[in-house]
Amino acid sequence: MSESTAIGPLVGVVMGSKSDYEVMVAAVEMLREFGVPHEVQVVSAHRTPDLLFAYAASAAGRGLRAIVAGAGGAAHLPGMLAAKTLVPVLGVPVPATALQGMDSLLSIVQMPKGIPVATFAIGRPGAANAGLFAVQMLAATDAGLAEKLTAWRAARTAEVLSQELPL
Ligand code: RP5
Repeated sequence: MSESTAIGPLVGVVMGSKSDYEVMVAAVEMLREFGVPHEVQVVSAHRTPDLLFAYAASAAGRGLRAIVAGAGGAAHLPGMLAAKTLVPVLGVPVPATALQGMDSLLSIVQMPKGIPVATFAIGRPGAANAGLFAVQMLAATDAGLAEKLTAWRAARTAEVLSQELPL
């Protein structure tokens, strides 16, 4: 699935299962909010390894500048994608098992030296931050996006400053 594709997608959001979407939608929402062209797809490291390789192999050529990859359990998807492309991979641990995301966090963050995966917090906050981080990466060469980010942060600051406690 591709969105805002007047120019091709700049960010790929992939996940190991449809069941991960309730977490990964937080990344998608962030990309939507900033109007970043993106695509969303299920790619499973252990159930569709050939698709994973094809996705990674085509990522740079198709213009992707970042891949947000979320998976639960023994989460190989971000690391295996990173092993097959130079497009930066932002990994999101999804709480999907009895270990509540600690398994996927350690799988993703403990990449051996040489193949980096940027690793985010477990669950929706991590997915949102991964989306936001992808926006910030693109903003390095897109002044309009940088302006939107500055305004977005100012709005977060204003939200906190306007908070009142029920004393
Ligand atoms: C992982 O196994 C997926 O990323 C998902 O988090 C988990 C469960 O997948 P389903 O059984 O819901 O397809 O590969």
